[in-house]
Amino acid sequence: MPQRFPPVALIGAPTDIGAGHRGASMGPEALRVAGLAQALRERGIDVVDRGNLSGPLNPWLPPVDGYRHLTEVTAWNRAVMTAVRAELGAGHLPVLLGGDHSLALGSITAVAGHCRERGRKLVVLWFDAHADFNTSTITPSGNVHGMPVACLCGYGPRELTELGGSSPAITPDRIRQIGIRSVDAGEKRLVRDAGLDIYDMRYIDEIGMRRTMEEALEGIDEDTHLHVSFDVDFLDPEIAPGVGTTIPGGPNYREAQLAMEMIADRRCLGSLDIVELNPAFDVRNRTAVLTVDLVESLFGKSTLMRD
Ligand code: HAR
Ligand code: MN
Ligand code: MN
Ligand code: MN
Repeated sequence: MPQRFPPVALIGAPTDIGAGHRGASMGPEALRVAGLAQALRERGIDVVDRGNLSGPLNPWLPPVDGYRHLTEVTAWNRAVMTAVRAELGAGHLPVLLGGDHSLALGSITAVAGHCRERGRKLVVLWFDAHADFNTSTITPSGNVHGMPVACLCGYGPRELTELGGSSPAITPDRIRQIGIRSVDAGEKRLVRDAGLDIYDMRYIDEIGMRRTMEEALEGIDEDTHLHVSFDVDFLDPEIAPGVGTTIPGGPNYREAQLAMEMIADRRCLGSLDIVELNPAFDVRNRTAVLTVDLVESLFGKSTLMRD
């Protein structure tokens, strides 16, 4: 049996406030144009599009004390956290349409709070070319989209680490990262110290996507709230050029599909971020169309054929 999904709520967060290139602010609209809502409805899922959140414009300033736009990033994440929390409280499955990956802070903080209240086990699968585990002292850019995982685990400014209360949203053992192939020097050390569970491209090359996903999904069952944070730059840039920070050597079309299909088989998807899609770098919206295709698989498209 495929997973029965609660109503899905699409939440647009049109901002590139944490990024190093402009344009991720156009992500939500590109996903709508690529037919995200219709694709899910065709799968028999109720979809409500909440439209876009609003927040400060991107002032495009240099970093201050190791962060670019910390005040604005915080404002956007508060809006995201509130919106995601409301959907979870109503029993809906929130889908955050980014926007850059700094927004996962707000969304995962809300999800972690929800799981704590309900006594549910949380697992975050973080699909990305990057570990996003920088801090103000080691970041090469000051861009907060390179920091959300660190902030979620308590390494970062209080504005962001205490978004949902005085203790960090998650512990590093809650998160599993897949597709990683670009980690900065200082970041590498911190990732190792924190003990992050990383399935990098070398690992995927060696053991294949199937065994990688089996390992990444270990211990996940129908009582788990699974949050998928999907950074579109996870994909190989040959098939997904529409991102600000392309890193060659990512998963191909079938590997990415298989990863999504294997998640669908577990029937425990509880929330999703789709981030870093940047239409300014895309070609005829093909990266958005591909992303919608992958999201269909995540919501069980091929499971039907195997029942
Ligand atoms: N690691 C680099 C930095 O911190 C680049 C981070 C890019 N991040 C994203 N999200 N695109 O994964 O500046
Ligand atoms: Mn990312
Ligand atoms: Mn990335
Ligand atoms: Mn739940």
